[in-house]
Amino acid sequence: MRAHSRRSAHRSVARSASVAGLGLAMLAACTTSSGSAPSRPTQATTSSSSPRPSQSSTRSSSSARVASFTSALVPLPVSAVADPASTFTLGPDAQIDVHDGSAGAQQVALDLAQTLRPPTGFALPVVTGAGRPGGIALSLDADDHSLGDEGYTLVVADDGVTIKANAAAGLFYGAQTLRELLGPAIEAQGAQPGPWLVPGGKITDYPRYSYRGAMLDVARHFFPVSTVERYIDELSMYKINMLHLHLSDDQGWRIAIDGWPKLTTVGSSTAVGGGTGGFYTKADYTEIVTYAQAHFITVVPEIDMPGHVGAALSSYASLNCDGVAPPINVTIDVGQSSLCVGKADTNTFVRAVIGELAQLTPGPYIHIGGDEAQSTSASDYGSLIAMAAQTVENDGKTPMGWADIEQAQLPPGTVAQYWSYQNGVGYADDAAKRGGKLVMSPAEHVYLDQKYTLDTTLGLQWAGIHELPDAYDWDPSVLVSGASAAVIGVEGPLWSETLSSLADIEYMAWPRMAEVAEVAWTPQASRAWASFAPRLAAQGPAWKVLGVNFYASPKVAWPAAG
Ligand code: TNX
Repeated sequence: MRAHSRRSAHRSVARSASVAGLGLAMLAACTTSSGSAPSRPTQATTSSSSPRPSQSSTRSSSSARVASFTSALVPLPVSAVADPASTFTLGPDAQIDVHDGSAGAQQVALDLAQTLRPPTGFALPVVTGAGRPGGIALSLDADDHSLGDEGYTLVVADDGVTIKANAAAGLFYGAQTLRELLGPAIEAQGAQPGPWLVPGGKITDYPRYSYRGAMLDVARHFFPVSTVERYIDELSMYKINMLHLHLSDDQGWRIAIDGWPKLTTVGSSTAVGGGTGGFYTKADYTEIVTYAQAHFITVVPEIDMPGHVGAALSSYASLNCDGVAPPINVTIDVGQSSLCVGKADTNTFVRAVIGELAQLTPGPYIHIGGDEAQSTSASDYGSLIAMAAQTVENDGKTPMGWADIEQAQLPPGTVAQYWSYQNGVGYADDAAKRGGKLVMSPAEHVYLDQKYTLDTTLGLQWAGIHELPDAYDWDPSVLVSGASAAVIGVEGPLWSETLSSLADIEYMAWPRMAEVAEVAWTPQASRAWASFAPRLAAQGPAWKVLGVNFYASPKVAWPAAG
């Protein structure tokens, strides 16, 4: 057990590392399937194969790349049956066939084509048709209810690859699996020699949980749209489908709200340590939401209240009980700010902010924070959170908050985010009893802002030192006994007190976010560190090609460079 004492930590110097662009293309908006699918049974039938023998001299030079069927797959699929007698070779005449020509399938096909074209140098036209030999066929006629909206089947035979799903999200996840099967060179921006071999076999796959999230704190330090989009690229490769944006805190307010211009002119002006501020215009936010949708990721916006509101209090004197706007507190101390509960201006403010966010956000959730409100009395806390949650409900969204919100009266479907601090288990228990849902973010496992080792320059350590496999070795369904049916998923929060660049984000997120992704996707019975570690190691070369600034943990036998 680790001590859960929240302490201040010194701000570290921002790392600087150059990063290359990712291969995913930005796409037009499309509908995501998120949130509501029931979790799946946890029967695992995954089997791995031995490396298949090479068939020709061309292939023998790269037979190492045709390793066992699942050796590079994160998250591990529900079922994978290798066919060592088959290998598909993606050749220059290959095309990507979209069986029914639907817009969603078409979009996934175009995205896949844009990933595969630069490294292969092949034209890879996207055509409507039944699947020509030698190509990749995508179809939405899986006709298999057990796959749900996010599952897929992927069959690799000598003469082609076929991905089938019930919905476009499933095709997208099948395409991510295909990328991993093709190997790290497929992530390159420039032409590579090939050959492009895919080991034969059949995968049947669907997620354990419908909520597979990452949180990014854009309040302590602000990150531009391009950084968020890059993180979306990386997350979507691992079948993450929710991005929670922590949009406000003591040190900064990060989203423009009509009628409250000082939130950005004043509240966005700085960051932790007095660093550079920033905020998203409504167009910026919509761009992020649209980009996320194109990667089958739903944005969950958070406005934290009644605590963690210093930037708003500094922007508007009327939100303070004494009518005086304090200067922005750029330290990382927690618990010193509170909205003035009961004041008419406070209610107007909360309703305006939630209303505008609900308008801008196509996803089902609006997150109202609710953590660490040490400067708010218990009764004020209860009434403010109840009012905010009801406002979210009235605006047609599902309220979500840190599990502390269970101290208030909540609409029945409200989602509580467990972070295991203080009375976390009690709150999670309360959430389950009222018929609510739970997203599990236990700080001692998945707080990605915590240091890897005592020597890690970035990060805090109040929830412990999180080397690998801390984020992997846990089961979301057993942390709160009796609440397992309420758990809809898992989220890896990345707080940014000490992080101020994309390189910082990547360093703390990877490889731990890949651990979180497998916790959220793969049946518990199929998960074991001994199986995961070599598959995680296989991500290293892909991250190097992509320029991802990951932490090369000594717990993993990363392949030698070259
Ligand atoms: C706790 S977890 C917080 C955040 C901090 C984080 C740092 C939670 C709901 N609140 O305000 O940024 O710890 O690890």
